[in-house]
Amino acid sequence: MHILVSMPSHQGDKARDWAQALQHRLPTAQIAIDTGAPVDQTVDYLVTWQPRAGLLAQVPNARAIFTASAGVDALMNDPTLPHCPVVRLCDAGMGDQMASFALYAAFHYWRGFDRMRVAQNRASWSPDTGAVAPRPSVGVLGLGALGQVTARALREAGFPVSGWSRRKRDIDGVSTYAGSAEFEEFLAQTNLLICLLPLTPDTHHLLDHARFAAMPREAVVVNLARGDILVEGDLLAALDNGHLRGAMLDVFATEPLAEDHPFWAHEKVVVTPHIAAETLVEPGADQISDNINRIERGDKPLGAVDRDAGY
Ligand code: NDP
Ligand code: OXD
Repeated sequence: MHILVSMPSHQGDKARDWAQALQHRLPTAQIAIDTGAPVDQTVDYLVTWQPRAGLLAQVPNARAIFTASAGVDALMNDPTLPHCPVVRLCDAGMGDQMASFALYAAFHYWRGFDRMRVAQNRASWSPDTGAVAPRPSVGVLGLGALGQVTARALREAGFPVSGWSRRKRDIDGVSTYAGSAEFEEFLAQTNLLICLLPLTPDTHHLLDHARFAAMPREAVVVNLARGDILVEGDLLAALDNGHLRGAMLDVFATEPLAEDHPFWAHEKVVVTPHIAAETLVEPGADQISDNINRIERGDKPLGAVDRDAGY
């Protein structure tokens, strides 16, 4: 069995780490690291994150393609993607990281740290702690592997939580909404929006000026999923016209974020560099090797992407 591991060069030794972790779990597999040279042997399984241009066309006989990520948007638009299962990571240690980021955001705005930061920048003693304000109502967009863990963590921290997904989900203590018919109602009661949707043709630019306007005045947008789910210019306009109170953004239409992008210096925006949930090699390699063993014995892999839905 031949496995090819291909990671972007900016990830340093990540390809080697994945190859070692997989070799440990699949001792008889022949595992190669992509060097960028033409692939000259049959690849049974490709393990990748943001594959380099042209790579997918070189693995036409792959029995499965594994992404070292939860999101698969970097692969889905490639017309040379082989017709085999595309399998993503399900949580694999990312849920806890995502939930902690969302909790930080919820406490940040509930306790008014955004306003205190602005006051500090002006050397202004402004003891408006927000301590007596009720916790904001948090709406989680996307109730999948990461959205569900995040919604539960927020609920356990005492925040009123709702969630929106394509199909109706049932989560204890969380008000759930589904589909486009219930989207406006979901937005109208959300003070703090946490986006954990996949980027698909249906979610591309989903959050635009009309959706921001549908949220209550002084609402906050936290995007932890993919930059292109929102329209950056519309978000800036909604922040500047005072409708939105703030935004915490971990992902952007173009990454790395350009040095002159207005988000960097915007008083109402917190920027983090796509670190909300890092892919962890050990639990990731557990999932991928388990799935390879499943395929080898004729079972379906767990976490395969629905190609029609795009996630
Ligand atoms: P899942 O596939 O497990 O869950 C996706 C959720 O989104 C599901 O609840 C799904 O609905 C819902 N959804 C998808 N399309 C629509 C739609 N058109 N309308 C309404 N709901 C929709 O994904 P994960 O939870 O594993 O990951 C979510 C995303 O987080 C990833 O795709 C990735 O982009 C991002 N991510 C970002 C990271 C970071 O560091 N910033 C790290 C890891 C992931 P249903 O339940 O009905 O299927
Ligand atoms: C992912 C990511 O999708 O890291 O896993 O963004």
